[in-house]
Amino acid sequence: MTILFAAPEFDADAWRRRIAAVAGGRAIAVEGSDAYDPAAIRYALVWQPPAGLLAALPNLEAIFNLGAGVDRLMADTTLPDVPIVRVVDPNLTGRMTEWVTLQVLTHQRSALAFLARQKAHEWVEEASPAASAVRVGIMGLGELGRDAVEVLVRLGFQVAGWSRSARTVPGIETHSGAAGLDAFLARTDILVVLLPLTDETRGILNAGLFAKLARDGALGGPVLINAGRGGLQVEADILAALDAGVLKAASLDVFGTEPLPATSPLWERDDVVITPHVAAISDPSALCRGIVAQIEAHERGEELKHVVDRALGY
Ligand code: NDP
Ligand code: OXD
Repeated sequence: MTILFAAPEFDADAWRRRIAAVAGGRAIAVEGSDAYDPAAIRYALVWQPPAGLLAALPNLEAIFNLGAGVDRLMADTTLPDVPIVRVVDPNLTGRMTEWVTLQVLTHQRSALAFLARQKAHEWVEEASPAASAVRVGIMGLGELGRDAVEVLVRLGFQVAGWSRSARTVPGIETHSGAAGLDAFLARTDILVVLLPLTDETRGILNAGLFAKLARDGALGGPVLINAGRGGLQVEADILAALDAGVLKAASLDVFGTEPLPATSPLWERDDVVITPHVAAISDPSALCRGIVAQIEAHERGEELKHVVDRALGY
């Protein structure tokens, strides 16, 4: 029984050591470095593996995606019919909540305006409404969205959430589906996006959606915060909405093309915070421990957890 590691962008030697440290003597093969028998592979740990690779493993029992989002993996139309397990990890969830909270507070406390004043050596009291006066709307009430809700509610923000299916989340108003979207947007000053990229959500952050956000809020205009996936957003529409004042500002961790090209006009803007897809960098050792624990449970006959619903795409 061999575990295959196939993540061309990652440091293969470091990952081999991490997996070996917890794999209890199981054989490990690294795609691109090691010769291996495809029939020996039972489990594959992958991040953006070469298309077709997994289909060539006749005895594969599970695919472990080394990230929470599976959109890139699911784009491989040859994927074999075995469970796909995605990352759900308290460390990753906590890191995302840190990033979301940082961005929400940045906009609520006028941090961009204060930085500009500092550069100009200007002692000016910028308006900064209390959290209780600001309405945050979270698109995506999954593992990440629900954790961010808890912290933002604790800070005093008026929080609402939107999901595909109807959800009850303590302490917040919830909306769901296409029918619930407009009411959710109409009460939202800061829109936090923690959606997966699927056929249904691609391009959802567009001019039409931005126009439906609240215009009467304490921040003087709506703010977009996206850490879901770049494919959710239409970047030309974000730029146009910022220029037209339909959006006041944005914080973006994800982009249609990553790395964000140096020529992107987003770089130039002082109303946009850019981070390079680092909102929730996973702790690799924690991921390896979690995956090997799942393999052990699977070998005891237990069900795998955090299995992707292929029909839904997340
Ligand atoms: P989950 O699968 O736990 O939650 C997804 C949420 O999105 C659910 O509430 C789901 O609704 C909702 N959703 C999905 N499709 C739709 C739709 N069509 N309409 C409305 N709501 C929808 O995912 P996670 O919270 O773990 O992660 C979310 C995403 O965050 C990942 O897919 C990934 O793309 C991104 N991510 C980004 C990282 C970064 O560093 N920037 C790091 C980690 C993840 P329902 O509850 O009804 O199922
Ligand atoms: C992701 C991740 O899905 O880093 O972006 O987990």
